[in-house]
Amino acid sequence: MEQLADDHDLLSLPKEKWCGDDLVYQFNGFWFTLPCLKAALHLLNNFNPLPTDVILASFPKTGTTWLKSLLFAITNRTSKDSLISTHPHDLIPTLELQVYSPNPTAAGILTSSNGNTRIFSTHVPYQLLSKSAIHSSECRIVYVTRNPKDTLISLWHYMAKSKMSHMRPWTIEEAVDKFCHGTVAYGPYYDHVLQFQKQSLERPHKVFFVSYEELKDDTKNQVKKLAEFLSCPFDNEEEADEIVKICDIQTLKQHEVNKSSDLPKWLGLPYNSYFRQGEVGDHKNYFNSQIIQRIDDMTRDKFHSAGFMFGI
Ligand code: PAP
Repeated sequence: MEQLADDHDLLSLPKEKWCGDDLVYQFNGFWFTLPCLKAALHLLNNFNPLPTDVILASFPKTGTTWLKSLLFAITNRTSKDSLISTHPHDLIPTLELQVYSPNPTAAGILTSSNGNTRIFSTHVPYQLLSKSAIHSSECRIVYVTRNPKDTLISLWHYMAKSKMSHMRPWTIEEAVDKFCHGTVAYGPYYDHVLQFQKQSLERPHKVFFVSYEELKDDTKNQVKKLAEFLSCPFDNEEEADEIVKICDIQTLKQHEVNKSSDLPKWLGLPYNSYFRQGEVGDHKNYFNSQIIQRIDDMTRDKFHSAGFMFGI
C-alpha cells in the first residue's frame, strides 16, 4: 500500500472536485475526503480486531443504517429496545468517523469489556482493509450493497442536505458524472462492491454479502441467514418476525431520536437524514432514460462482465 508520511504527502495526492466544490483525494485507487482519508489510515494502521468482532462494510447509502439496526438487534436480543432511544449510528460506530477520527466519540468501545460482540462499521474498501489486521483476523464481515441507481439518488439527496443555501448545488447531472467516473467519497462504487463480492465467494464463512434489494424482497429469510452467519440463530419464528418489525424503516422513523434534526457530534448532518424513502427503484423519479442507459451500460461493463449479474 502506498505509504504517506504526513499531511503534506496527503495534500499532494491527486484530487478532484466531487460534490459542488468539495474535494476528494485519490489513494490506492479510491477517492476520499481528506478527514476520512486521515482517519482511514489511522484505522488501517492501528485497528486490531478480536476474532469475535463483526465489521459491517458498505459503500455509502446502500443500507448501512438498516444493517446497523439489524446487526444490533440480532446480537443484543435482550437490549434491542435500545433501538427506540438510540440512533443506529450511535449503537454501532463507524470506524473512520467515530473511533479513529481526530475527535473520536466512540473510542471507548475498543477497551470496553462488557462481553458483548463488538460491531463496527466502515465504508473503507476491501482493497485497503486487506492491508490491515482485519484481513488476517478471524473477525466476520457483513457487506451490504444496493443497485447503483438507487445508491446514487440516495447519495444525491443526502449530499443536497449538507449544502448550505449559499453553496453551489450538486445537480443530478454532475452527481451522475462523478459517480460514473468514480470520483465520489469512497468511490469507485463498482470496485468497492466487486471486491467484497469476490471475497464472499472465496471466504463465505468470513464475508456475508447481501443486497438491499434481497433484504427488501424477503427480509425475514435474509435476517435468519444473517443470524446463522453470526452464530446466533433464532430459537423460533417469532423472534425473527420481531426483529424484522423493529428494524423496519417505518418503525424506526417513528422514534424521536430518529426524527431528530440534532446533529450527531461526529457528522454535520442531522440524525433524521439517514431515513428517507427506503424504497427500491426511487431513481426512476429522478433519472431520464439517457442517464439510466449510461449507468446501466457501466453496470454491464463493470459487474456483468465480471460475472456479477446485479444492478439493472
Ligand atoms: P450511510 O451509508 O450514510 O449510513 P445508508 O444507511 O447506507 O447511509 O443509506 C441510507 C438509505 O437507507 C436511505 O435510502 P433512500 O435515500 O433511498 O431512502 C434510507 O432511507 C435507507 N434506510 C435507512 N434505514 C432503513 C431501513 N430500516 N430499512 C430500509 N431502508 C432504510
